[in-house]
Amino acid sequence: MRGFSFLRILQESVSGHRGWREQWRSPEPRKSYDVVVVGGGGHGLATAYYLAAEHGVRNVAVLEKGWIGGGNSGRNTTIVRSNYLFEESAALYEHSLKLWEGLSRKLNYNVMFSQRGVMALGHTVTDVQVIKRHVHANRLAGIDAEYLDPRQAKAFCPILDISRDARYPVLGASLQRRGGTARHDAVVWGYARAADALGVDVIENCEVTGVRRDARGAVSGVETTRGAIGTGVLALVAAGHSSVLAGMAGLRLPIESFPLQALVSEPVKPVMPCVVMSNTIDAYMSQSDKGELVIGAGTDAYPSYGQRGSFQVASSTLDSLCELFPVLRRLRMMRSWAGIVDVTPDRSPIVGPTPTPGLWLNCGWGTGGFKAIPGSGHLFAASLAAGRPHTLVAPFGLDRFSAGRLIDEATAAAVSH
Ligand code: FAD
Ligand code: PYC
Repeated sequence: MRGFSFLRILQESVSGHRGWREQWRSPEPRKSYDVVVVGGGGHGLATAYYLAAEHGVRNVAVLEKGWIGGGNSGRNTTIVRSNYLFEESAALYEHSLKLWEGLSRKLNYNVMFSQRGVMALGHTVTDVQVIKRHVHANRLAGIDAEYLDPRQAKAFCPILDISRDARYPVLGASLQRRGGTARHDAVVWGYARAADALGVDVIENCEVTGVRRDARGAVSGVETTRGAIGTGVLALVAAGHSSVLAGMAGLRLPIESFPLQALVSEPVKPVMPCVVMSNTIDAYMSQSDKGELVIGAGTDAYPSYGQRGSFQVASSTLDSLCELFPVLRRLRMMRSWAGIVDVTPDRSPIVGPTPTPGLWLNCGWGTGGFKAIPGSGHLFAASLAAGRPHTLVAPFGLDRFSAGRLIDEATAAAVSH
């Protein structure tokens, strides 16, 4: 029996109200843009900013289903570096690193970029071989890279335990001195403010729920929770949700989405002068300006859209970090969270057009796209404005998966990247 209830009255009045709004709303978009960017993370906002700032394309909207920076761009451990193995990746990330070096000035917003050095540890003979291969490849590509023996590694990071009987003995390390960290929120806010000042519409609480196509099959707009919006070009920059969005346009992407988690300790006085990463133990650590130790764990073993990681992944990361840095043992952890990372088969991004006219992709940055934000936005904007991929992103097209031109960067980060 349906009894009298305030809740039912409320539900009916809300649905009645919605019905009235839907009749009133025109099915045709009331607003049209030259470019609609889906995703108000760092990559989407940087794309919009450079479109407006460098290409005069200002009739641009960035649609964000939640709040800007609420995705991975505001959830990561902020490691910035460019020491990737293959020439294509090294060139892309180095382009980004150079932009980081002038970003606060460019945006007139302090993104707190701190080039405190990124050190990657080797614990086995194989690790050391991989590290040395990276160092040599980077130096040949003109990227700063050094190989350190254990004592040099400890001199750079004094809290590191390099005793020979340690559970994870440090046999050697790579160091990129120009690498470091930045403040993730500030990067998002800086790009958003600068884009907004140039006339870009940054629209929060606006979830894209469908992609409109015209009779030719070309993209003509999107359905959103705030009504239909027209566009000439649709750029999907939605990280872990890119395959969901591409699916709305009938495109299946070679992407799997996994939770990747991070945690911070209670704040302490400065103990950690640099960033340390270890591929073998799937962990990385730095210290924020507030004094918290910022710790990243590995990806969960199974795909998911949950923005929280499994307890056992974080727990094993902490166990391992306590072996490397015994001073951590008495520290308490304060917060943990996760983001949804978009992982491709070769752990490299997808940037470029798709077979659907008007539909472009910028995704697949996986566990390593924070450092790429300025470079990705800069090059993607140039590509969109020219209607063809910029030479630095051309190798990262979707077609590489059918052509077999993979750029395998599986050893590029501590988290199986
Ligand atoms: P996001 O910031 O995720 O933005 C995409 C946005 O799209 C989201 O805000 C989302 O809400 C929105 N969206 C999704 N679906 C829709 C829809 N239907 N309609 C409208 N909007 C939608 N990288 C590094 O380089 N260094 C690191 O140290 C590092 N550490 C990491 C640690 C963790 C724990 C995580 C999770 C990631 C880490 N990364 C790191 C990776 C990096 O964070 C990401 O690659 C990068 O932030 C991706 O940026 P983005 O702008 O593409 O995505
Ligand atoms: O890309 O350097 C990186 C990274 C570290 C942790 C997650 N990503």
